[in-house]
Amino acid sequence: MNPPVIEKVAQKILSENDRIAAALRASFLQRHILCVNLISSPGSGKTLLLEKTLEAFPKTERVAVLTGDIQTDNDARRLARYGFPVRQITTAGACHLDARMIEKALADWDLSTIDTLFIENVGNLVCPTAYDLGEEAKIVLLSVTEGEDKPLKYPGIFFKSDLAIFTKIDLLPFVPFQLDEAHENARKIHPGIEMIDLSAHTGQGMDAWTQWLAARKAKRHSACA
Ligand SMILES: Nc1nc2c(ncn2[C@@H]2O[C@H](COP(=O)(O)OP(=O)(O)O)[C@@H](O)[C@H]2O)c(=O)[nH]1
Ligand SMILES: [Mg+2]
Repeated sequence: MNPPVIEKVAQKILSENDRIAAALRASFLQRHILCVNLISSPGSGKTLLLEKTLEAFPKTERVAVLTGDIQTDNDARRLARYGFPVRQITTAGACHLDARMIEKALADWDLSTIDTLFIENVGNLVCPTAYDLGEEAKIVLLSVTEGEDKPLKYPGIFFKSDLAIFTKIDLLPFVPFQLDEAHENARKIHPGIEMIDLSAHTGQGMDAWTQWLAARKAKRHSACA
């Protein structure tokens, strides 16, 4: 295919994605569901953060998780241990989730039983950026082992995310990562971005994360009232 044809096909795929994402967003809004889309490189700590989040929730919490991976259902098995509905989406090679995959994964779930839907995207800082999944917010995670320059190298995802979570801060004594510089770089790309420094291992920053979720849920309810 020549470049203009490839461009046209790509646009068609994205506009189809946007149509489905808009329908998902309307459905989440109607049911007061807070849906967040977690995006990071492989290994930055998305699944462990979700595990600790689910572990801390009371069992009455109406929360569910969709977790995407190229292969394996390892993450779904890790997350299913906490007693909440979890479904793995295996993309068979695709480097991102798309709205149709979300629509399909939710098709036989009763959405009226869910207040918060976490989506763990495929580990990648580039491809998931372009795909709207109908989420209320994208959240980017960057671990302290990845380098403080990454917001500048991957500006798209920092620009589109409402929240940046700097993970694995328990490792700060062992790595030459300048947290202030990472914050500054994220702000250069997205001045209004909210930021949380967190260790899922020690629990530092988990309160700020659960408060962020609670505030977004409250905002959602007042917007729908
Ligand atoms: N030291 C440390 N390791 C972490 C932390 N969060 C995740 N990890 C480890 O990093 C690895 C990848 O974590 P995982 O949650 O699977 O990352 P994902 O690929 O983004 O879902 C695992 O070995 C985790 O135990 C953290 O806060 N501190
Ligand atoms: Mg994972």
